[in-house]
Amino acid sequence: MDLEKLCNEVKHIARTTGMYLKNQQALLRHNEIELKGTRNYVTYVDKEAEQMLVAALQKAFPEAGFLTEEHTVAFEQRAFTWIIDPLDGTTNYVHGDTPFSVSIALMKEGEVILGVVFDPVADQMFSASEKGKAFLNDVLLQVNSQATLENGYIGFGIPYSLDEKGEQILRNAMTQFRKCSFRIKGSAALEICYVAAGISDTYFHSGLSPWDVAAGAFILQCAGGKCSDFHGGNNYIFGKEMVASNGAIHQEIMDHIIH
Ligand code: 2AM
Ligand code: CA
Repeated sequence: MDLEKLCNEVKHIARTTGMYLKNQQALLRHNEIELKGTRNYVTYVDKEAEQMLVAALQKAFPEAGFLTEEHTVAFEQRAFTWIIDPLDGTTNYVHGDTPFSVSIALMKEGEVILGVVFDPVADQMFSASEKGKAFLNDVLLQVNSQATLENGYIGFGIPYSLDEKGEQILRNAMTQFRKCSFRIKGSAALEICYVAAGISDTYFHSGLSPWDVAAGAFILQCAGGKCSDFHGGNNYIFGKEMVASNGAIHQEIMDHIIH
């Protein structure tokens, strides 16, 4: 299997779908926006984009099944699975804001082996298909070396259903407000890639789904970073909770914010 060749095809597919998202954003009307839950939006654009992705990825690699955010195709247990989010950052999207992205991962027997995340507005294509090599467009990525919360640049997200544990984590973060800069950008897939690119030191969020994190987490690991669940374990793709970091600051985030 030529993963590099497949990755190039996937980047092309992500670009085509991303340009569709970008072009549709200005045309989206208020009555075309639905709510899946409080603060949780979906539009016909999410669904159309997902169908475009499924058709193109099926053609590129027919052996793989799908796990998708909008469930336009049923999940089937297979050795290979595409895990896709056609539009990550839908809340930004429906408000005419950025960033938003297309996120595509290929999993083989439980391990991600390829990841692509594309931001069509910033024209940023994050990708990886080989351990140790992650790219932003054609530039090789590396995480930064920020090792402490002091002067940290930290991304996070607020879960749609904010439970007591989530509130505690936000309170813990608040106690660090004097020390570091926090950002909520609104696209988990991209925010994990920002850690891979050395822009942010870390990103944490609970309530996430596999399609939000699978591609970004692989790209981050290929750039030398680290992912864990809130207990420090490896259940961050299906476990709904993730801490992504440059590695150097990971323990301090776990000790001071996630505990
Ligand atoms: P979405 O745009 O596809 O809904 C915003 O906090 C980021 O987290 C987005 O990437 C959003 O994905 C994702 N997200 C997914 N599930 C979430 C949840 N339960 N609560 C908040 N954000 C969620
Ligand atoms: Ca998403």
